[in-house]
Amino acid sequence: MSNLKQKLKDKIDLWRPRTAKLIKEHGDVVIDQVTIGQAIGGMRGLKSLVTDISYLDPQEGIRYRGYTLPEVFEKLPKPTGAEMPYVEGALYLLLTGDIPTDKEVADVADEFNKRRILPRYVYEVIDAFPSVSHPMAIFSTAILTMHRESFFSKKYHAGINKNDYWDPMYEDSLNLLAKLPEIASYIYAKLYRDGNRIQSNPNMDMGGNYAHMMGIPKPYDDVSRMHFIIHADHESGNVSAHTGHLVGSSLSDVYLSISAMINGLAGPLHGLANQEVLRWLQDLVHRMDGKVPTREEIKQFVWDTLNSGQVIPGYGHAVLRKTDPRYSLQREFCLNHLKDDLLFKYTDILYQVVPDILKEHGKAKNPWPNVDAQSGVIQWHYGVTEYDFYTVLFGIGRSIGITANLIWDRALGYPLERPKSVTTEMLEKMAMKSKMK
Ligand code: HAX
Repeated sequence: MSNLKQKLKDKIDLWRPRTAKLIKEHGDVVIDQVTIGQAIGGMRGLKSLVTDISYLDPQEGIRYRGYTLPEVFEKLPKPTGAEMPYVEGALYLLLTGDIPTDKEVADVADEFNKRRILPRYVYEVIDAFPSVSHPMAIFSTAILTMHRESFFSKKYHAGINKNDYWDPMYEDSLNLLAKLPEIASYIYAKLYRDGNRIQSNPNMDMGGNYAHMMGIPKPYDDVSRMHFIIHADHESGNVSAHTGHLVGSSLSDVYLSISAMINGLAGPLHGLANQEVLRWLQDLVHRMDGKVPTREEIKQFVWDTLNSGQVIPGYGHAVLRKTDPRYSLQREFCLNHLKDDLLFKYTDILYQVVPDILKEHGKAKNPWPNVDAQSGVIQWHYGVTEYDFYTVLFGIGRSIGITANLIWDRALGYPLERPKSVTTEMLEKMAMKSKMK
């Protein structure tokens, strides 16, 4: 058994009694109440999911296993000469709660390299898509196609003890994660490089290998490591994480669950916002004839967007109430590496003007930028200008957190998710009753 799997097994054995005790002895303790506003309004803020892998504080932002993102970036081991840590280390941390040693992270990188070869039919499925297809549709399908490889499904049909469910989920998860950079770079080559692809290099880490397959020199390897790590997890209620958990709760395997979560990520209010930010910025560049705009010109553009009934992409959040630390980390990278980039200049002026405009507009509860306001600008700078592709990269990162959650869901025996719905008439009666009290 690999070092990571053994450590995970030990952690699972220790954790199980905590969950079992909570259900058995304290199962009826009330943790939240549901209002009509929440039932109709997308369950905002309703405490009804459990994960120990990450926690999102509205003021502070995301913590992975108790560590803030700056701490994660400081503590995780880095490949020799790299500015950013191993993506494999982030998986180790999310799965076990421990910061891995250099040796432990090298073991995971080795595991990934052993599992990275894609079945031939996946290339054929990708090739069969019309070239006008959106990369997220191809990405989701490529993952779904590999459902036939699932160990979990095979073991389940052969008859496996519930206590052991997590083990084949772990195997499926590592098998899938190791293949995602290859799938993504192949989709990119097919859609935008006339099918010219670069073979993967088994001696490289995940981020380095992805940059190599994209044919983009340093520091794009660090861009990729940073991108995959910051997008890995954002607790359980966001659309992609929740979809992954929900689909997995019916004992669907990792391929079915991750394909489904990719579809949720592909919506413009969620992951696709990174593509929308670039589309919107390009409009502005066009309007400005490529010049750096004044604050007044940018303000006008932002108001025009709002007055036409559209949202400002990359701003606002359902939980956060401050600038997203994932935005700040990327901004710091830009200040170090692309200070003179035109789009970065636009983004920075937007950061100065949009929050005040959104406050004056008076609708958004959070006027601050989220992760998507900055990520596409970095991709564009390094030559990935086909912005339809950006959410695929978000999907690679997010798969790390969701597979970690799916493995723990199985380990702790989380059941089928099945909340109860009510009718509008029932809500009206409840509202009347409450008014008469
Ligand atoms: N621009 C304009 N209006 C906005 C806005 C924005 N950036 N953010 C929120 N609002 C509006 C909402 O549309 C809503 O309007 P209505 O009352 O007319 O429906 C109102 O403000 C209240 O919304 P909220 O409670 O502040 O925000 P929600 O929890 O409903 O939605 C969203 C959160 C992220 C979907 C929202 O802020 C948004 O649409 N932002 C732009 C798209 C975006 O950047 N999405 C990515 C978010 C991060 C993420 O998940 N990445 O994957």
